[in-house]
Amino acid sequence: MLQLFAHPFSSYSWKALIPMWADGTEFEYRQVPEDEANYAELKRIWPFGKFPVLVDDGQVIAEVTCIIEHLQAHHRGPNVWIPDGELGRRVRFLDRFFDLYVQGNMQPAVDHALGKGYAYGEELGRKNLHIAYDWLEANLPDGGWAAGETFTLADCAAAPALFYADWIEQIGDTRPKLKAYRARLLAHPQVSRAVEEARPYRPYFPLGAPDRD
Ligand SMILES: N[C@@H](CCC(=O)N[C@@H](CS)C(=O)NCC(=O)O)C(=O)O
Repeated sequence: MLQLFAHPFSSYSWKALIPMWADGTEFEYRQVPEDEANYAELKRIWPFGKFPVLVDDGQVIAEVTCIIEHLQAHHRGPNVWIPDGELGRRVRFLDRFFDLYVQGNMQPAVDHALGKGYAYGEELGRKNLHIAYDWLEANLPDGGWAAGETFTLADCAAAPALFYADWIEQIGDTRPKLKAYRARLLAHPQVSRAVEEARPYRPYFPLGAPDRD
């Protein structure tokens, strides 16, 4: 049985859970960090202690994009998360964009609020978040998903990234395409499940979770 070390409020955990739920992949959910035994085991197998981490018959797979690639290669379900060819290259690029330019730029504000970061990092991150929003507004398709008609790895990355980033810097009404894409993501059944399962943990959000979502 596959094991996934994850947490319901963790954005990168959502990114793994969404495709696993969509594919109907069976796995044991090992919640961290609250469960001390699970957390000790996570740190033993992946000393950085970051999650999610997948364990497949003793093989440890970290980094959620790699987890999804592993699942697609070895536990394929009905969905294709990373298509072949040019479309696949676009999907991979957008996956990097949502992780690095959206999540990566919102994290400093969260870290600073938790007393772990510094003001300049937060300021720069907030500024870059608006650059990322503007880029997405100019480059996303008018409808459908990030790379076209099919919900892919790029959307698995986008859903938690845009869900939480909007809590830090609102996308606002000046970016109607991006705002509508976020709304479509939140209406997707597996994303909606992730939002609901995370709801009890909203007090964890150090900047105060808004009640609009
Ligand atoms: N680059 C990693 C990021 C994983 C990550 O930062 N996870 C966060 C939770 S969303 C975490 O483990 N935070 C706890 C920590 O850093 O100790 C990935 O793509 O999987």
